[in-house]
Amino acid sequence: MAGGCWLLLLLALGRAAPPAGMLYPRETPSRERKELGGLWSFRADFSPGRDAGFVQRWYRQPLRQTGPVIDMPVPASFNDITQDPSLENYIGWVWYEKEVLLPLRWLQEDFNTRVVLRFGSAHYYSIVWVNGVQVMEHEGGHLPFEADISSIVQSSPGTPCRITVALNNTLTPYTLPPGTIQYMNDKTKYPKNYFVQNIRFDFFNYAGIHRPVVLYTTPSVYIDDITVTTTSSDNVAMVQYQVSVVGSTLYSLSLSLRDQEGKVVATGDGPAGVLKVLNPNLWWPYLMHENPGYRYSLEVKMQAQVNGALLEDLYTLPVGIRTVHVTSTQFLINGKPFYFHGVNKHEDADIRGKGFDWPVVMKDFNLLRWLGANSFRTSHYPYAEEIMDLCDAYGIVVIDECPGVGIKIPESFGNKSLQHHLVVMEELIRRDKNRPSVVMWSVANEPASELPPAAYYFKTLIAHTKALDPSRPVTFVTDVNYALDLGAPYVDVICVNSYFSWYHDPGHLEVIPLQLTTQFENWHKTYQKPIIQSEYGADSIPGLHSDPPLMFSEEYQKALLREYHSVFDKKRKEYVIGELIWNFADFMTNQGTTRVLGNKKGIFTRQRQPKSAAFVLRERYWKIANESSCLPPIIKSHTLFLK
Ligand code: BDP
Repeated sequence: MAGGCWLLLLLALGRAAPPAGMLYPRETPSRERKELGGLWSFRADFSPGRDAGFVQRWYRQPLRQTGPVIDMPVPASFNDITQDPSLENYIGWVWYEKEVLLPLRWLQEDFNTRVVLRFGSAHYYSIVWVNGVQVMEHEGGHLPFEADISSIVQSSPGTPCRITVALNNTLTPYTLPPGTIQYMNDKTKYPKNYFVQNIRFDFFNYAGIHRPVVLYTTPSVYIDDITVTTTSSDNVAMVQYQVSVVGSTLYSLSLSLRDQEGKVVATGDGPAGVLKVLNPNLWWPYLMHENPGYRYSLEVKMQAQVNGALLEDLYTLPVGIRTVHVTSTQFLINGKPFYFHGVNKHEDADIRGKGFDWPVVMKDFNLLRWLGANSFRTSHYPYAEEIMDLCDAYGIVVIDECPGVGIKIPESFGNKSLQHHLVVMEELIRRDKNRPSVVMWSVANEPASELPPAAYYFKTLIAHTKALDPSRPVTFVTDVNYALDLGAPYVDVICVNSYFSWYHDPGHLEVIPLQLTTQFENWHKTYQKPIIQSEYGADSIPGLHSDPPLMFSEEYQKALLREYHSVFDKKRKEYVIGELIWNFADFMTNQGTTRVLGNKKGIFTRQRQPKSAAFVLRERYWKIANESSCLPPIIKSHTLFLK
């Protein structure tokens, strides 16, 4: 690779602060939506500098005219779609293109319709052109980005609109997650210009357009953002709202809050206010109430006069009324103690990689129901908005984690990284702030929080997160010793990962009770904060059996879980407020001597079939749900989940 100029190009690209709103693109009487999923044209830039696409300006004409293209499904990772190993492990710029015809009514040049192009996510760095004109750039692989493309598409009605995307999956010390490019210069060992992408996190760096791409419309004066927070006490709830409108300062706003029967329970007007709801139906987690996930509909109506015409924009936001509080020993939802019995997940499946896929999503939610899980952490990056919508609807409680994973080298704790991390938290909170399922933000997973710069880094990052959203607790997930961790003083809940008798004392299940008890006691004595065991687990190869249990057998995975559970059962009477298994399902990783076609710590296989450990966890989770629930025994009422 000549001088790594493609890497320099990536590093030099600027990054704009996020614009104000990022409402999910919903169809309403004033907004239309067109899905751009399906087959896109695709080419990976294999030129020595990976920069041919920019030198030859591939975005200026149809991609097929500048070289060969293949069909690539969207959404999907590109890595596992072909038989080409060089695409599987490709690093650098790839190009996507789609031509779309837009309805003529979107293209009237009366300037009253706004056409927006929106990507649910694309990994990692994106540059987007429409008809050869650059419309946006975005850094970060797991959050949405969009641009107003009205002026470009309205200037040539009737001709197809050509969307070109250049996407780069290279990770640097300053990206989130970070990575490094290593050039192998020993000519006796490696071919010329040989390099590898190093990462310090344990999942495959899948890349591509991973989530839905849509075009949607709004009127030219439009509701740009809505922020809702809720409080409740003594049969009265207060829904505080703020609405921002873009396009004019002369507008009126009216709001109605409807219950699930369609009855209006409160009304308001103006850009900010409080809606008072008597005898509210609270949003409850799954298995904590017979009607979990209750959401009202907040209908927001904006009217504006523009050049003599009345413009109206309507947007309906689902609103769950619930409160979250943390004490030194408890996590309270609506004033009641909540115990996280859940999982860590990945967005990961055969063939599609990290591409959004409804069948996989629904299968996963059905498995969560089967398991009796009430929560998950979005390890190790924000998940698709469609998944988050289902968590809101089903009452699955979420610890919403940003892509701060693999932050290990001192360079990744510098100001450049911190500034980017702050922006990522802004984007995440802007996207998920109104979600009742999100009860806590996680700003990182297993950073090297013992390094001196970590203290300032986490103090600043957590303060910024709390300033953006004072209504939710903030954490990060640590695997550093309690006495050395420099970020822990700033979190609300201690989230700790440990792999006793796996990475430490492998094969020695008998050390777990003592080591785990000591771990909990040290953390609680030091910080007097509640603790979640945010990861624990063991790899198992399905079908591999051994009694007495040996590592990698299904029996060992079960036995390890049971040892952990006996300590959890003692400590959850005190200050342990949750347990999240690592991992829900097996998932793909980089190749390595400790990985057999990926990480096998799933209690389900990558194809979502249960290993023996899944039954252990299922029995336990339903038992805990029945103990702590005020409901009549619900162990058989799995249908609660389905509405
Ligand atoms: C933890 C990481 C997680 C890994 C897991 C493992 O947080 O991402 O997959 O270890 O090694 O340290 O299985």
